[in-house]
Amino acid sequence: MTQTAPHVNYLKDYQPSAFSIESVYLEFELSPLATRVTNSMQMQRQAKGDLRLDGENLKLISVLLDGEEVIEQCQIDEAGLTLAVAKEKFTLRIVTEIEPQNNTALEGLYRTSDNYCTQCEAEGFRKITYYLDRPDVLSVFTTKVIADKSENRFLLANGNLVDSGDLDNGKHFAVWQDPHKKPCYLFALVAGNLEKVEDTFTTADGREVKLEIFVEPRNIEKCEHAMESLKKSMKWDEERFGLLYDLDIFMIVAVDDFNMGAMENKGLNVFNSKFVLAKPETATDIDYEGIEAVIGHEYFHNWTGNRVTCRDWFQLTLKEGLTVFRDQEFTADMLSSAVKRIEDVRRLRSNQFPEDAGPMSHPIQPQSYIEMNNFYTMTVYEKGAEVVRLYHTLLGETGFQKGMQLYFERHDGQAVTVQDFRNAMADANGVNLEQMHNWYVQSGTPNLEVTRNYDAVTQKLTISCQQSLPNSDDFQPMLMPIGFGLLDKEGEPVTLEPTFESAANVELRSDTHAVLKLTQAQQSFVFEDVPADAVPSLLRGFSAPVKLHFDYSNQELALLAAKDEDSFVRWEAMQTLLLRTVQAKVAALQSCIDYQLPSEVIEVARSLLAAKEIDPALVAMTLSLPELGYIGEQYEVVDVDTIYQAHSWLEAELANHMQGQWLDVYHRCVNDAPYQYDKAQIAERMLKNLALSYLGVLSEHQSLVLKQYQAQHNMTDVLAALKTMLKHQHPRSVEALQSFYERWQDDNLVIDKWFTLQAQTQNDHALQTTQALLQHKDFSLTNPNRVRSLLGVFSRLNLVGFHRADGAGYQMCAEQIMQLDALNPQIAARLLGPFTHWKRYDEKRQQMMRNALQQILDRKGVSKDVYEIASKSLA
Ligand code: B3K
Ligand code: ZN
Repeated sequence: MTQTAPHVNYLKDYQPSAFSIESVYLEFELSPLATRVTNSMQMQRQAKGDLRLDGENLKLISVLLDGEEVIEQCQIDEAGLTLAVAKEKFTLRIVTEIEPQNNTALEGLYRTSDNYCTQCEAEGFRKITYYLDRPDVLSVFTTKVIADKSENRFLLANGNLVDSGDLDNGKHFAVWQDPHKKPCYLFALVAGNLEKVEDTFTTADGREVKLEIFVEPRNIEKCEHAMESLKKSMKWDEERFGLLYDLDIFMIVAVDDFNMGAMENKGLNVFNSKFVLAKPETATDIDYEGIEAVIGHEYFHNWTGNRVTCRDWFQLTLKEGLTVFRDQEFTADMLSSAVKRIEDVRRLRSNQFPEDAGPMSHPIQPQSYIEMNNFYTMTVYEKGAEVVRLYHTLLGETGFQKGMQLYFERHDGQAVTVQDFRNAMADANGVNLEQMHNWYVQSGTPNLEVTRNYDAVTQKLTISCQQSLPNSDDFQPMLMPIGFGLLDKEGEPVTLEPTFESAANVELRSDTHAVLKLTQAQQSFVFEDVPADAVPSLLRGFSAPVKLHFDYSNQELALLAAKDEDSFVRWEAMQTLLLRTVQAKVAALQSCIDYQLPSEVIEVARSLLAAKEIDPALVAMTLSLPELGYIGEQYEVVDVDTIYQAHSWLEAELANHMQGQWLDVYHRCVNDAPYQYDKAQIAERMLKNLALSYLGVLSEHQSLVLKQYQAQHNMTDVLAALKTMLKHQHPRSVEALQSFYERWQDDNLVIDKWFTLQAQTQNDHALQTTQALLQHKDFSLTNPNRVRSLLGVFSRLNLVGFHRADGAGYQMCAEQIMQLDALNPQIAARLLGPFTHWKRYDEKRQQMMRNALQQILDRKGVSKDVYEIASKSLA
């Protein structure tokens, strides 16, 4: 907690550590209010200077330097301990005491449902003991855990179990040894009365690995999907990347109180239970997919993150961007690469683009931070993954894998930088990738303006590209691969023939598909033998994370939506048509004029819905309306109420005009087979539930919606029905919500959904509903999932409620954030997100949002997490 401006860390100040830790032996005597931690480090001097160890909120008991008490010589302050040591090589043994029971920040060692659990990344280890808490200090860890046996059946830490046994006074112990050197952010300890499910995996080189998932006993029936996902991840990483697991055991623990999704601690991953527990009655398709993806992600970190780690936290995207790219590819290979790509683009645009355009905008390699936890962002993760994808697009799968291989050959067991990664990619392929640097150091979403010029006499088409960054005085052009094709006016693909001059920058991937390599701020690509009225298909596969501007006519968009060979472009064309329609309606509403739905929108929507050869999941995504947040992004000043009105209007128009077709599709997709998490069933449910959401607009289909709810077939269908009922004030919605609560009141994850459903429903009493839920006996500020379900959802998704004209939505959230900041700064800082975009609203709202931020910033004892975001937003 801080009153004065807190310390800022800069990348330019990086210095290697003056000491190394060759090995560390940790002993924990667990107790809720006084856990004793004994930490013996074999240390060695690397450079001149005093020994400075990080440590926060620790009660120091003793410090032995080679057996001699030196506590009196230590200088202690609120961030650590300094000791002048003359020796080159020595053992430092430090004893401290901590209070896991009172740790509501959920960082360091804390309690969750009567169990012990740790979270150390980014800088939580310093809340456990004094240490060199930085990712470039790698050490071999041995951990002894001692605890009451009746309350802690399992005692877990990283690595392999090497000893265990009973002690006096009802206690027992376990000793774990991790042979791999690691930074302390990958340390983990878990203890408690859990239950486990077990399985095994045989690696490609024939070793048998024990797999164990630990959960609270009541959840033991919900682990099957997680275990399957783990085995699939292990196999996929062997097959696609040639990477094998490296310990005898891999453990996953699911806990209810967790600040984020999961954590890749070596051999002992700790997970938010949301990303482990599932059965068809309680989890949706999205939950199932999330579990598979997050289990994959954490497992993949074993190589990209753990075996090769980051030199400093400014390199975070080295492990996160790369591991997100890997988990995206995993999901694509397990389900559908086209669907996955669109899902990821949607997420990027709705969440990362606004971040890039707001006051917290930072490059994927930030240059400074106050609180590192604030930089686990969509930019570092998702834009970082897009940048890794650029290497993949440029080098192809084979070239990319060669680069990965060289990366591991060079850096296994090291803490490295994004430059090291780029060098490996370049050297393995004998190419120069230095220009990629510009993606790492510039913030903001690039604009890509494309124009065409057709010469009917020579039949040459010139595609001119111009790239730029908003608000950048010193813009450095980036290396951008642009997926490209041409359609003739019937929608047939055109054979691509670049001119001799252009050929060097046009890489043909097939006769009709190319990658244009844009390296300059302005550059043209010329094609020959192009028929008149050919339509360019641009940025295929969303080949670069940019905003594309091109003056398509509605007819051209309709053609691309129906005919392009690239599913991303088809989706994008339809979304652009829908977006234009909403925008036109917004303009009409604002100037009180009439506006009719353009006929091509209906025509193309009808033909897409009728196209039986297209994957139903793609049809569903193509005909889903653009998200409100994304629509808002298109405006300098967001007129929340009008956008919502226009959005609802378009939904109703599509419902009305296509009623018969929606009904047909609905009935075609209804399937009584038992729930399965497979591509075909997921796609069918997606399309069916989209149809239901349109039909739900029309009062004559109320019984259909109710019937789906009452059938209680699986959570995907139940939730889709309930959401539609709430949105359109179905006469039975209150009763349904009540029955849902009664059935699931003992299942935290389902009750989170119950909170979310209500928090996201946009209507005149949205605020009152949310306020009432804050008083509900099941609401608690100490459980991050619950906070996200209610306050996170309300402020991010309930635009009408949060942005109420009287400011009451802002005020309620500000009050909750201030209370939360005293308990859990990380989560409080996350909740500030929607406030940071104040510049996008009208003056009155701007003032109210700024006032709320100021009030939060002025709170006595404001955390540095919240300080950083609130102050940067107001600056
Ligand atoms: N590495 C962790 C995130 C840690 C967040 C610290 N505030 C999970 C992940 O990205 O896999
Ligand atoms: Zn990660």
